[in-house]
Amino acid sequence: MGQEKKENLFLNALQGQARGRIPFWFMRQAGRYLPEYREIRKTKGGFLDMAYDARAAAEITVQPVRRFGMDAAIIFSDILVIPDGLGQPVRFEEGHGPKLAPLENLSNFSFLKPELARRVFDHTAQVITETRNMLNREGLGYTAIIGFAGAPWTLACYMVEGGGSKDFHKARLAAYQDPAGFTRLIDLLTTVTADYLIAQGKAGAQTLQLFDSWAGVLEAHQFHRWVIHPAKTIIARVKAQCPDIPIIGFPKGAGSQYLAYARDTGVHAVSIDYHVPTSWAARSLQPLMPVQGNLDPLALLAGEDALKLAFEKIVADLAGGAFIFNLGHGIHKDTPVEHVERLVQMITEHQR
Ligand code: 1CP
Repeated sequence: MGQEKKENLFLNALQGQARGRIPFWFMRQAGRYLPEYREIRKTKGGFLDMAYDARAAAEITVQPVRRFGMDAAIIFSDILVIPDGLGQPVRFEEGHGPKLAPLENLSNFSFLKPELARRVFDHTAQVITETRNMLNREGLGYTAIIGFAGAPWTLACYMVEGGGSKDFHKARLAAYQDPAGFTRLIDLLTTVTADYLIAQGKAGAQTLQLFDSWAGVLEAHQFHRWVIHPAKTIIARVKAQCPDIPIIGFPKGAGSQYLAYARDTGVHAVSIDYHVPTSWAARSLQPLMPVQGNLDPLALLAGEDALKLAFEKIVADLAGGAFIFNLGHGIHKDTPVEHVERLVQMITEHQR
């Protein structure tokens, strides 16, 4: 294991390598299923108090790596720090998810100030530095650091809706009713998101992931306009500034549009959600780029045979090519730690 770890198999897979142990990390790997996370959460006021405390955020980022030896550590933060930084304050209420004062009027959002978001950039840069130092100090220096941002469409969903929603009806309607206003909002978010990812790359993030969690609620043409087009702009700008940093795109729920997303945005790799048939991904996406995914978080929560069966299907289809094992969405908070241990054992023992 030692030798494999020195080279970082996750970064190698992003370069197209398909040999050796399968690299892995899990979306929401830092979080409520971990007792050590719940301990910190008790001593801090709330989610943002943890995320905006660089020491605490670095500690939470490293926690799952200490336990499970993931090949990558994703910085503990949230996609909604960007609206918060821009001047639309976000509250995280336990059990209710994020809440914002909804953006009612797309012809007037001059209160959103890109220059204000710079303090979020600086803060995340500090968390990246702290995380790198902590990993190195603890002999985990081979672990890659993943920086991330929410894609403009998904950020706009929360900003217009004022929180989570089943199908983001208000945001989708606003995009049809006031396309000019919506375009201005998406353009603003595109610029800030690109700048934010670049800041994370310059601070030491070795991979960047763009989360478009609500890509799947859009009609096909709207998908091109609000998902593919902004992603393409962001990725071109990030590549120009950080040419050596791979970018993973996660257009959750994109279905057959994953192909257009992979082909047209310039991403280096795609993360597939658990709806995507792995046999299709192996045939259609993996010849274009490395694929990451896609265990159903509920199969992990269930454990036992359900987990084993789901694991085996995924690796049978995808482990022959450049592949990063991950979940198809974030870990469920009730997941037993032993199930995660079991999964890590299956991944690390798999021979390909
Ligand atoms: O402890 C708590 O109560 C807070 C729960 C929590 C956590 C642990 C939230 C609130 N955010 C996070 C961390 C987080 N969020 C990370 C950290 C790194 C890791 O993966 O370990 C990341 C990458 C995110 C990204 C994020 N936040 C996304 C994109 C990925 C996804 O899950 O689709 C989205 C949509 C959010 C919004 C958000 N933040 C928090 C919640 C509960 C939600 C979802 C709200 C909804 O249901 O719409």
